[in-house]
Amino acid sequence: MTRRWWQETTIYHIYPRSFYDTTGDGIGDLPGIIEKLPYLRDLGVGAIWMGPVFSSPQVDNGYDVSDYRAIDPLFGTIADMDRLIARAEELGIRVLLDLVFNHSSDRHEWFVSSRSDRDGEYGDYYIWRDATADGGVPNNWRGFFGGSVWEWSPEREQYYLHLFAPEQPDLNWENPRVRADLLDVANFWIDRGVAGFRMDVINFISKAPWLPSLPSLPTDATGRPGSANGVYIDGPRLVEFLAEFRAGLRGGQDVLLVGETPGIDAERAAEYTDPETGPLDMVLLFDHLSLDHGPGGRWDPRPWSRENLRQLLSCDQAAQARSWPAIYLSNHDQPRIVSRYGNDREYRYESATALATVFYLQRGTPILYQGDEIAMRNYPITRVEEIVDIESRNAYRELVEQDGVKPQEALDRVRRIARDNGRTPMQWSATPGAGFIASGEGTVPWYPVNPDYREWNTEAQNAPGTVRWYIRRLLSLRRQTEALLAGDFEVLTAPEASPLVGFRRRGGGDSIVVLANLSDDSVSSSIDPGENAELLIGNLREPDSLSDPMLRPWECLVFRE
Ligand code: TEU
Repeated sequence: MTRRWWQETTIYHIYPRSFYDTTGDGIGDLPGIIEKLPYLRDLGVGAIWMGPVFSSPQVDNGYDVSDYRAIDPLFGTIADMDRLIARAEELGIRVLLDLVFNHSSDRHEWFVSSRSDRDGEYGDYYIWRDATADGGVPNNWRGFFGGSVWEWSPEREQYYLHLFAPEQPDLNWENPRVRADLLDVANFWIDRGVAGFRMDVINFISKAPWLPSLPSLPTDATGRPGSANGVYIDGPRLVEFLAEFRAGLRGGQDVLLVGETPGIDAERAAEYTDPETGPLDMVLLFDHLSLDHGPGGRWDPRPWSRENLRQLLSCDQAAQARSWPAIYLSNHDQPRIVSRYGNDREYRYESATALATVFYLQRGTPILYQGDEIAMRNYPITRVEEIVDIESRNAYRELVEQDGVKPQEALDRVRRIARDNGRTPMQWSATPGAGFIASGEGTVPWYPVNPDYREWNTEAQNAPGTVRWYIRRLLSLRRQTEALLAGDFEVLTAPEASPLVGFRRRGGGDSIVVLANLSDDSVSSSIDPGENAELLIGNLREPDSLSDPMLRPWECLVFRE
């Protein structure tokens, strides 16, 4: 089978608000992205996915869109977007946008009209229901940002459904006109030159029409009580809606569709992305980011096990052997990976590079989140006021007010997982403010810069022995090695308690082993590379000592057998 463009490249995920501010208002912008394109080229990136930059009241940092065809003035203009796409193309970088199509903002003109006129043109664009006989909400669903998913509209005298904030009403995909309008939006951007899309919570768009209450079961993979699968996660018409969308896209099969799909497993993912019948090209799974969830879900963290990671790698890769996985370590909804699964104190370089090696060399397309190439770490949140994200603020409030957790403990639980951790300004240099704001004496960034920026920034991380240097080599190795690009994947087994995680990639007549010690202790490996083995990359190892079986803390190595 011929390879698709996205199988050979690395996608870099930009959180525009925190990337680079050229206007001096404390918020990153499109001209800032344009200016940094050469930096991304140098890193070896072939595509960027930008978080939403469309008009938005910013209740959920742009995931509440009020006009899908306009750029929010915070980020620039449509002319800036056109320039960005053109400049990126010159540098061989494709541009992916973030389509937030499960819901819009409550300020979108469709919703304003839907709310005021139930019989009008947009009356059926959202999911409206009457109150129950006793005036209650239509069902027991709980929203991702806390509380009921139902909000009463005094104007229309009905409830509307919102899986996220009340300012993010869910669109009614059952209505063919909604589907046609959303497709038009996607085609509008394709006509302007974008290469594809990341589709926000795309497996939530189809709801079982009778909207049944959920049984209260133990917490499921998404951290929600009761399983919503088949109800609003992976609902009855999902594949049909996506197939229709795909068929109507201009640009055909060359347009990349990456679905964000919380709460589904790799088997289901393989169906969505089946090369012949699947409507999507890749999906973003979440199980690897749930390894540290306790029985209470996200806000109940526990240590993670390497054995679980080995099992997960093997299941996920095997299930998707016919299709194509997206490989990522973190995003704007997660704490920083080096703080979470690595050791961001004694072994920051080692653990950041070892995790990158174990993930980005799997079969699939790496999606690197901004800042991970310089091992950015969690923000040292010490006060409730430093939690600004809507999800984390609500979680804190629910823990204290509803679950009776003491404020200090609630803060402790939330700050480790808070989305704010992954959203601090990018650290470009050692100058005050980390060079995030190009000009604008005295301007403060929208979220404080992590105080460690003097040492941890893109300029300092540009010499041998630094994270950025290593990641650049790692991505280049992947690009140039057939077995790593397209070879098959086999997990190497290890005793249950072992911190070693490894796998073999075979293809193009080549056999390559990736091995990492994901722990703070030295450990001996039973894998003998053999006499003819060749070291391709390692974060600590010298080529002539490949046969030494001891792996130092967080050491990783990749060798050709
Ligand atoms: O996130 C989807 C989602 O399920 C989130 O609840 C995410 O998993 C959560 O923060 C982790 O608990 C997407 C976007 O990535 C996120 O930024 C948006 O807030 C959300 O959709 C609503 O659009």
